[in-house]
Amino acid sequence: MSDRYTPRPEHKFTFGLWTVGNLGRDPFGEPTRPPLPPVEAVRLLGEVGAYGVNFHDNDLIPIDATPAERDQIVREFRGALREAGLVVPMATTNLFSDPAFKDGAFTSNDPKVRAYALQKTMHAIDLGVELGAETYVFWGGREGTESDTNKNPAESLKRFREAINFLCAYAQDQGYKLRFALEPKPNEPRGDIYLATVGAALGFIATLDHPEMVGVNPEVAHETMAGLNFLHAIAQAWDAGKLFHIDLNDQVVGRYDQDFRFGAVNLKSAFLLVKFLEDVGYQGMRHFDAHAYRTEDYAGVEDFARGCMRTYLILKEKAAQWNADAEIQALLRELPQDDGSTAAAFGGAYSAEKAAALKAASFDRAALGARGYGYERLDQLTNELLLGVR
Ligand code: GCO
Ligand code: MN
Ligand code: MN
Repeated sequence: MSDRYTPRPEHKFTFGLWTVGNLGRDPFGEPTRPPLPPVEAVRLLGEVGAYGVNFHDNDLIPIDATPAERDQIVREFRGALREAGLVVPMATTNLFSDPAFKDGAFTSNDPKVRAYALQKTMHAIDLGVELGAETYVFWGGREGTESDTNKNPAESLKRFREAINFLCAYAQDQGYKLRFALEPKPNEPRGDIYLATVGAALGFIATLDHPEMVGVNPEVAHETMAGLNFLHAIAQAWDAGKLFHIDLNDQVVGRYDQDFRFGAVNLKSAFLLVKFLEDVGYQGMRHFDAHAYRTEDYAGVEDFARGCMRTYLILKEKAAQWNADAEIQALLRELPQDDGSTAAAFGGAYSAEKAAALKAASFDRAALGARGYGYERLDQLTNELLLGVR
C-alpha cells in the first residue's frame, strides 16, 4: 500500500549493507539472524523503497578475497543494484574489525599497521568509486586509546592528518570526483576515540592540506552519547559548508551505542533535526546508520528500515505544518522584531564611530529583563502539533 509517506528516490534515503545486514550480535550474545548476502540486502532495500546502499570494503569483498573473486563479486553486486534500481552514493573502509587494527589504523603505534591501513583504504576508495560513490566516509572507530600512557594525542593527530592528506592527494591523483567525510564518535569500541565530536572534526579539517575536499558525517547517536545537542552540531557543520553526509538513528543519552531506528527514542529532537535539514535545503543523502532490534527476524528488519524512512517523511510533513501554523508563526512574530534601527546605529561591520556610539548609548535594562518571550506556549504548541491534536 503506498501513501504520502512512501519513500521515493528523490528523498535520498540510504542504508549501509551493515545496517540491514546486522546479525543481532552483541558483546553478550551470538547472532540472532542468519547472514544476509550483499545481493540479498540490495534486494531487501529495493523492496522497502530505499534510494541507495553504502558499504565498507569488507561488507562486500571478504578481506582475503583474490582479485578474481573480487571482480566476480562486483559483477554480481552491479547486477543486483541494476535489478533493484539502487545506487551507491557512499563507501567506506573497515579499519576496525581485523585484529591488525586493535591499536588503531591511521594512528596505530606500529608504522606497518599505518601503512597497511593506507593501502587498504586506497583499494577501498577504488572499489567505492568503481561502484559510483561520491562520498567517502572515515569513521575512526579504533583511532583512540584505553589509556593515554601509550600514545601522545598530539602525535596521533599528526598521524591522522598525514593519512588524510595522503588519501586526498591519492584521490585527486586518480581524478576521482570524491569528497571525504569524517565521522566523529566519542567512544566505543575504544575507551576514547580521537576527534570525538563534530566540533573537533571541524577544527581538524581546517588543518588539512585540502580542507575544501573534507567535511563531516555527523551521527545522531554519537553526539548524543557525548551528551551533546545533535541539532547544534549539524547547524555548525552546515554553517561551515561541511555537512557532506549524515547518519540518522537514535540513542538514549548515557547508554551503550544503541543505533536504534530513526525517531525511536526522541521524536522531538528528530522532528527538529528533520525540520532543520528541510528548511535549509540539505541536498545530501539521508543515510540511516542503525539496525533492527536483536529480537527481529528479516521481516522485522524490513519493518525497521521502513520505519526509519516513514518517520522521516512524517516529520517532514510535520515540519511543513509547523511552518504554516498561524498561531505558531504569530508567536514567532511577537518576538522582538528587528526594525533595523539598532543595526543602523551599532550593528554590521565595526567602526570606531559605532563603537563610540554604542558605548555612549543608554539601555532600559529593567525593561529588557522584564518582558516574557512566550517560549512555553511555543514549545507546548509544538508538542501538540507532534502529538497530532493540532
Ligand atoms: C558505528 C559507526 C559506523 C560507521 C560506519 C561507516 O558507531 O559503528 O557509526 O557504523 O558509520 O563504519 O563509516
Ligand atoms: Mn554509530
Ligand atoms: Mn555511523
